[in-house]
This record gives sequence, C-alpha cells and structure tokens, in this order.
Amino acid sequence: MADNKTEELNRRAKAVIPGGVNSPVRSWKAVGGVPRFIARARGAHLVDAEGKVYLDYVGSWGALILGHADPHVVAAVQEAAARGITFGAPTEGEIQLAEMVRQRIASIEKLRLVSSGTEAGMSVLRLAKAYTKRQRIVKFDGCYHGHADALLARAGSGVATFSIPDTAGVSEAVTGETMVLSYNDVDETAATFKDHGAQIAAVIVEPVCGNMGVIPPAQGFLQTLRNLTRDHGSLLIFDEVITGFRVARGGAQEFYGVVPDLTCLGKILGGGMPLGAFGGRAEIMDLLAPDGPVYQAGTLSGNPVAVAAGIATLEALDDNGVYTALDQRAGSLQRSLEGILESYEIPATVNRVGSMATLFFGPGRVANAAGARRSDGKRFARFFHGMMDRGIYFPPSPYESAFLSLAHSDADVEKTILAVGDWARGEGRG
Ligand code: KE4
Repeated sequence: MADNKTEELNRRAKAVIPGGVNSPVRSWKAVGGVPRFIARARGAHLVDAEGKVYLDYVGSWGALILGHADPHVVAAVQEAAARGITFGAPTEGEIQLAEMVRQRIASIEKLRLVSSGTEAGMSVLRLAKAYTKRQRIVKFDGCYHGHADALLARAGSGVATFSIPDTAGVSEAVTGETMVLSYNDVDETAATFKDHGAQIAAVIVEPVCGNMGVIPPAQGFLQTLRNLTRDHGSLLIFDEVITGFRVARGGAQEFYGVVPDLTCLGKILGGGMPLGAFGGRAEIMDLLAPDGPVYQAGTLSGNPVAVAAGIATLEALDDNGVYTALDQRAGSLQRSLEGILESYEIPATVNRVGSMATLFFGPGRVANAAGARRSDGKRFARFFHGMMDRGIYFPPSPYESAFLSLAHSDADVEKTILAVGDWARGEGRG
C-alpha cells in the first residue's frame, strides 16, 4: 500500500496533470494501486518519495542499459550542460554520435536526430511515402511505434485489411491507409502483399516486439518481410527504439542478420535523455529537407546535452562481453523464475531476447498479440504488487518488457528469485 506522502503527491499531480502522469503507462492503470513518485535512483535501484528502495526492472522503459545515474553519463551531461544547453545550431557532438551509430549499424548510412521515438516513427513514415510515392503502411497488432496519428490504428473488423483508429481524435481518413496484420503471421503478410504490394510504401515492425510484452520474431518472419518488401518495391523499417543497442551492439538487425532500409532508434541512444533518430540508406535520407523535398525539423533535435549522454552510453557498451554478460544473467533469472513457478504449479512463460523479457501468466506459449491478451492480467497484477511489497519494481503492465541493466548484480538476481519464490508460495495456495 502507498503511504500518505505518495497519496498526497498523487492527489496534487491529478489536480494539474491528466491522470497525474505525463505518460499513461506510469499511472499503474493496468495493475491498480497508486504509482510511486521517484525521488532519485542509482545503478539498479530507485528510491521513492517515501525513501523506500526498489530494485528496478523498468529502467525507464529500456533506456538505462547502464543503470541509473551512471557516473560517466552524468559527468558527460554535466560537462556538456556547462558549455551550453542548446544552441539551435550544428555541433560536432551530433556528427560524432551519427558516426558512432553508423559504425555500429551499417545499414544507417545517414541519420537525423530527433527528440523522441514518436518523432522518429512519424518522420520515417513520411520519408518512406515520399521515396516510394505510395501511401499505404503495414504495421503489426501489438507493435507500438509512438503516437503519430497514422500509427494509432488497429485491425478493421472481418476481412477488411484496412484499419480503424485505436484512439479518439483520429479519423478513419488518417488510419485508412494503415494495414494492421498479426505479428509473426507470415501467410497473412504474404497474402496482403500479393493483393496490395504495389500500393505499400513500407512495413514498420519491432524486430523483437516489446510492446505486447516481449514477443520474439518467429523463425523466418523478419526475412520474409525483407523479401516481400524488396520484391514489391516497398521499404522495410525496423523500429529499434527498444532493441537498438539492447539486444546486440548493432541492434536486432545484427542479432537476426536481417537488414532493413530504414531504422528508428531512441531510448539507449540518448542514455535516458530525450533523443531519438531515424536513418538508413543515403539515397533515401537525402530526400529530407534542406536538400530534399521532405520537411522534418525540431528545435531541440540533436540537443548537445542529450547527445553527450548518448555518446557516453554507446562508448560504455563497447566493453567486450557486455552483451554476453547481460544475456547470461538474464537467462539465469529466466530459468530460475520458470522453475519456481512450475514448482508451485503456476502456469507461466517467460519470453526473452537478451536482457529484455516478459513474464506471461497462463498456459502455453505467447507468439502474438492475441496470445498476450489471453494471459492472466489479474495474476500479473497480484505478481506486480507482490514484488513491490518485496522491494522489486517490475513494469506496471503485462504488456511491457522488463529490462536487466549492467548495474544489476548476481545478488540482485538472487534477491529477485527469492522474492518470486516467496510470492509464488502464497499464490500457489490459491
Ligand atoms: P517515445 O516517443 O515514447 O520516446 O518512443 C515511442 C516508441 C517507439 N517505438 C517503440 C518500439 C517504443 O517502445 C516506443 C515507446 N515505448 C514505451 C514503452 N514500451 C515508452 C513508455 C511510455 O510510453 O511511457
């Protein structure tokens, strides 16, 4: 239960901020209860306004692969800020970060820095439509690419492949050119291209879905998207806002060996500061203003303080073995949790790619959005609060990824395993 300081902050917040939060998932609406207000954090731990300490598996939704307040990142931010916070003019740091991204992700010959993943997704679609001179976009149910209007769409009813708005305030005129298919459904995607391929500007996909919980791509799914888009003159866009620099140094495209035409980046790219990017082949990117006809802009795009945080973060990820270490520690946690839950006869499955994972409660595997929606949200809510009571902060939604950082220790993993066992003992008694 939240104490009165948290209740008081929540009351004040709701008086001046819609829902008391600046992004809906922070409201704990999916799990109930009162969200904690965070006062400070370091490494793998958060401290809330009551002074309570939590082991953090949210990591600011995946941005903090180094952990909170990493000393090198903080120092880089402080030094950059002391030189000036924003200039509205080009800086050498923006070049350095762009060169570092290109060195890690070879498909990105040129990139444009923006201030969020939403801006990256919105801008990359405009660019893809201009390049192909087509308007139709394919996305997948359960994948999230930020809140640009055309992307807030869900599959239409019946055989209709054209989507309907998934939010108030957006008209069918806006989502009417967006086709929403089922993630990992190769046959449906092939059939859609057979009937509509000549009108499809691009497919945008999370190469590892992180927004319906973690759903890895089925064997061959990404390669099929690559083949279909190439065969029909469409562009393949990997939304690597989560997976970029998370699942491998070169992102999911390195991990799976499938190369898109365009890529969206965010989160880790900025080390937790507001930074996103989109990039790809120069012949496509050169369509952007000022040289090309596709307008895209931003007052704080490539902000020097955010860029400094990003450079420090990517440099820290160059240490040999960081991805192996993350994968091994996350794998150990996954096997332990699956074993504990099975021993208490609590049906559950952990979907994991590297250091991003989701615990789904319920029988069977989860391979798409429909499967994720069938999972037991009530049991997840009990799990979430059971972990909070034991000082462990999981994402407050069954449709999000948990993240392990380089700041998580073996002792942190052991504490988590013991806490889950303690919770499962009580839960297992029903
Ligand atoms: P932002 O506009 O929130 O920086 O990025 C949008 C975005 C784009 N693409 C992917 C794959 C994403 O996961 C996101 C944002 N992720 C969510 C959580 N899954 C951010 C948390 C929030 O909305 O508060």
